[in-house]
Amino acid sequence: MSKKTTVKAGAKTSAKLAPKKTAKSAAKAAAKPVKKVSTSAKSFGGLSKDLLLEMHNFMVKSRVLEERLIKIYKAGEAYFWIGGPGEEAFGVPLGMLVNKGQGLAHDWLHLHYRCTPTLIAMGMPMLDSVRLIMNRSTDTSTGGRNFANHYCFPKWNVAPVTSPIEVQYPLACGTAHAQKRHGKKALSVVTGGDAGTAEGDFASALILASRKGQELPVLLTVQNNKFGISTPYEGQHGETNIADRAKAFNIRARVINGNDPVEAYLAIKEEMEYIRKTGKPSFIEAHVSRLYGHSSADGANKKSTLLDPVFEFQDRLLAAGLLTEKAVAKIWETYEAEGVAAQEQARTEPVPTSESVWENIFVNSENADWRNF
Ligand SMILES: Cc1ncc(C[n+]2csc(CCOP(=O)(O)OP(=O)(O)O)c2C)c(N)n1
Repeated sequence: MSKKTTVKAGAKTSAKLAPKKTAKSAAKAAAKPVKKVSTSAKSFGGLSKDLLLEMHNFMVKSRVLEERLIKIYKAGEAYFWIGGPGEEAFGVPLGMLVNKGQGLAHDWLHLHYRCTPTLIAMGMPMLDSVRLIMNRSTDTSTGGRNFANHYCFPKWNVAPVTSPIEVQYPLACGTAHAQKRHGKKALSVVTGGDAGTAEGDFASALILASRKGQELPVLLTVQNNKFGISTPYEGQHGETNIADRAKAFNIRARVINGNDPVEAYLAIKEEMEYIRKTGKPSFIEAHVSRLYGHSSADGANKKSTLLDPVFEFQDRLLAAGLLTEKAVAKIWETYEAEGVAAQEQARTEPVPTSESVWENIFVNSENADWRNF
């Protein structure tokens, strides 16, 4: 992992909602002079300026949204928060590289509850996320009936995010199997945490993905933030790297600094190309920061000792002259305003009715009503 930084967040967490003030102070904080870091063209891996700025833009948008969600929770307007601040440098490139669409000719995504950066990069409006955390019936993912960041977007092959951890891994092998038969070079992507790799579902996925002659086009990823709720990574793993377990199944595997969006972009691109070309699986273990702790259950406060990938990347772009402080301030301010507007709109919208509990389940099947079991 690269060096730690203590650069402060642009949009600070606050329990109080003061839309105009918040937008202004976020912009002011973001415009503060930043510590210059040494950089060179090499440190951007040959990526174009436009691409780098787009990545930065999505990373900021995702961070502002997550900090908005935390404020909504702390203001008592939501019951629970869990999400992905600190995982932007991996999640954003992933979302940008996906072959987005519906059906087997497009990529399938089996994400976990820290996937906001990926969906922001795919084009999710902030309002979709705010409606979900505020449990509004207008939430298109779940009709206001699931936790924060538990999305579902059929139009983009985004399978429902589940609360039981790691079940998404074998499911990803299922869609990859269907894609392989379809033969259109689409792949399935799965994300999940390090602690969850102790689950049998993870081990099953390694087997399913790698059977000789039946290998699957699946990108297996683990976001290693070194914690499972309150259990530290150290002491829980006999293996040196989680990626080493994939190697035992002859799955091509690598460990990357998931806090560097350039490294992440290049690695994901390369592995996706390999999968599309060979039809075989690949594995990426990305080291990331769990910047606001596990969830609202442990306070959802920013950990100043951890590397902040958004600010580190922003500093690099500023130091290289690819961004100006004025432009940075404008970006933070714009997204802060979008987040506040989304919250204000969601407040005016209804919550689900008791009758709607029977909607979106196995309608008209024997499983539709548990009272008939
Ligand atoms: C099957 C299952 N077991 C336990 C839990 C409780 N639980 C929720 S999140 C979590 C920690 C997961 O840690 P990790 O996989 O490292 O992902 P992170 O949250 O750190 O991103 C646990 C144990 C659960 N949701 N599902």
